[in-house]
Amino acid sequence: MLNHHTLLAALAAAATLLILPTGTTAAPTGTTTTTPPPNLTAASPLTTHTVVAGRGGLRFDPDNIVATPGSIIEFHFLPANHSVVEAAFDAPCVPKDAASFDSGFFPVPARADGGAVQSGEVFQFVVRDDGKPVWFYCAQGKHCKGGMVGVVNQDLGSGKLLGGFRELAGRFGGVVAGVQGRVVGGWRGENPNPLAGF
Ligand SMILES: *[C@@H]1O[C@H](CO)[C@@H](O)[C@H](O)[C@H]1NC(C)=O
Ligand SMILES: *[C@@H]1O[C@H](CO)[C@@H](O)[C@H](O)[C@H]1NC(C)=O
Ligand SMILES: [Cu+2]
Repeated sequence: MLNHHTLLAALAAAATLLILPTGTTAAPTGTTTTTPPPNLTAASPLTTHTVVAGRGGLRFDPDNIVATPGSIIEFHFLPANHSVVEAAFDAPCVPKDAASFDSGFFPVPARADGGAVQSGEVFQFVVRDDGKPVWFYCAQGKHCKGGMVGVVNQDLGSGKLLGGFRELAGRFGGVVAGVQGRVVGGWRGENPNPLAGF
């Protein structure tokens, strides 16, 4: 039970609360609405992996990608005129089949001042659900033979590894080709971040 002193103290405390500094507006009484902070954007289960063609010479960087099915592999192109085409492990430097992806060529002139530059467009393809490795190469001139190759999800247990693919490409004696020189099996579109990837 409240005794006399406690009651007085409580009244005094209540009184001080009523003395508001000038300029302070009393909070509206009655309804108190608490607006919860907006939820964080959920992490997308799909990832975009950026690969830069021509970074570090005649190379894709990175050239050994691990990606979950459904992920997007996005190629950015530095000078001079690269492409990316899907191959089979045993037959590098030529398209795997009619369904192989092919970015077409991305001619990118080097800047006169030597500054960094990349194509205003990118090429994307989606990693298939079958979990199989995806081997790829650049169909420009001697680039594939020169080792401009890469892989998504190489199978360590299969013995078919990127080093072996590059070696086979180096020994390739046929005519390097793309899929009829047009964009298939993916999308070519505006570069979302032309200043990144150097
Ligand atoms: C925010 O997250 C909570 C907890 O997961 C969920 O119950 C609520 O529906 C979400 N609100 C919106 C606007 O997504
Ligand atoms: C890019 O390379 C392809 C294939 O070699 C060639 O046909 C095309 O003319 C080249 N483009 C430019 C602008 O050099
Ligand atoms: Cu190339």
